[in-house]
Amino acid sequence: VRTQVAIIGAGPAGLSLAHLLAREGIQSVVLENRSRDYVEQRVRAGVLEQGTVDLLDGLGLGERLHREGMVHNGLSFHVHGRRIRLNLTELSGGRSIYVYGQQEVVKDLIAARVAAGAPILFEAEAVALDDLTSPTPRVRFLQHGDEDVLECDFIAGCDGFHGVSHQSLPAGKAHVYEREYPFAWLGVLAAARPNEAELVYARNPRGFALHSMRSLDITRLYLQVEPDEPLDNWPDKRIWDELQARLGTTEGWSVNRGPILERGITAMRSYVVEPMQFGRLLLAGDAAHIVPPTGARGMNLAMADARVMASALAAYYSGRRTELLERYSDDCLRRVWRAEYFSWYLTTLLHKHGDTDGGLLDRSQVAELDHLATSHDAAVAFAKNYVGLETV
Ligand code: FAS
Ligand code: PHB
Repeated sequence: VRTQVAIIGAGPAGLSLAHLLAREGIQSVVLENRSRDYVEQRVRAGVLEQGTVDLLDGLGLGERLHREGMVHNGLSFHVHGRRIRLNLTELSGGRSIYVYGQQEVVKDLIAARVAAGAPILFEAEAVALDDLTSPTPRVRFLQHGDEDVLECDFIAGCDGFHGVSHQSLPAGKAHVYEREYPFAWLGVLAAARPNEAELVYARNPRGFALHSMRSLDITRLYLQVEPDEPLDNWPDKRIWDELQARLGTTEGWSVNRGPILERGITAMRSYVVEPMQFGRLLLAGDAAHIVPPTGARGMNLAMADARVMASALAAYYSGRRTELLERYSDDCLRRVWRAEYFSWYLTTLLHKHGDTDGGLLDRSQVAELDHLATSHDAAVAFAKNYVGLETV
């Protein structure tokens, strides 16, 4: 099998890249080791930046997002009985965020690619990347027990943190920056009406909690838990009682309860591999960088990388110009490192970190949240980061 660009991974990065390349007349084949049903049911991110929405609109794939997604102009913090609301749209000069599940984005991208008759090979696991420094690199993959080879001009490694791509960077050619956080998130999807129309982040001595949503009937809620917490330690009643204890500290706010449809524990880590490319292999999304989900950056970063990669490949195929390819990693990393910092900042600000420092971090967190509530400049800077950096 031969194509121009072999894309490994049918997540937000790989799928948006496939559509962006097709718009430029560039052929690609997407290899995805899971089934279509699996990737379309996998519950993950929920917040889209304006730039991500613009990308989907530019591809003509934003119709359901605008019909079913929710536009948010603000968010709130609940801090020890105090509510701090930030008007993100006012503070950021008119930009909003959209709440629309990552699995819905994935469904829309897959449906459009299938409708166009473009190839996505599901249950096809890339097992090795060969000849990365030659003009004809190859991907060896397994599908239904048979090994096959996909020959191409470029490989787009969009296969996430556990994929084969970033592991294919030759030792000594890449530097990894990594931080594991001493906590994780227990996330639930519940058939319950959201308590209010916006996101609520709770900073509480018992630990972090977050109220988000997927529709007017489905809430998405998170609790900070121990990093190796067994899910069995959290029966429904304990989950709801703890969400109430952490979120419900303000103005009689009581979390709406309902059947839990999905639950899972997500590890928290920051991770960047530099450079995000080697020879004809270009990495995008979680294959190259991970942010703790507190800042809701992950999926947006993945699609921003795809946009940069598609422009670089279009310049190559339309005129054999290689300067955008050569600086692909640098162009992505400027945005990545800003998002890494913001996600670390918000994670550090809102989570309980134990008391090894005699409460110094605890008091600093409250002081910073008070600063966000009282300083217009600080709130503007926060809002511009949260809604997504327009240009980096
Ligand atoms: P993805 O991981 O989405 O996609 C990679 C794809 O490659 C997957 O479909 C995988 O099956 C496939 N693959 C892997 N190895 C392969 C191989 N060898 N061959 C072929 N295919 C292979 N971000 C937020 O902003 N907010 C959140 O709340 C949030 N929650 C998250 C919860 C969880 C459990 C996880 C894991 C991540 C969460 N994220 C969140 C981050 C998440 O949204 C990622 O940033 C986003 O999925 C990145 O998209 P991709 O880079 O496309 O990678
Ligand atoms: C979500 O809705 O899944 C979500 C929202 C905001 C975050 C993280 C996750 O910071």
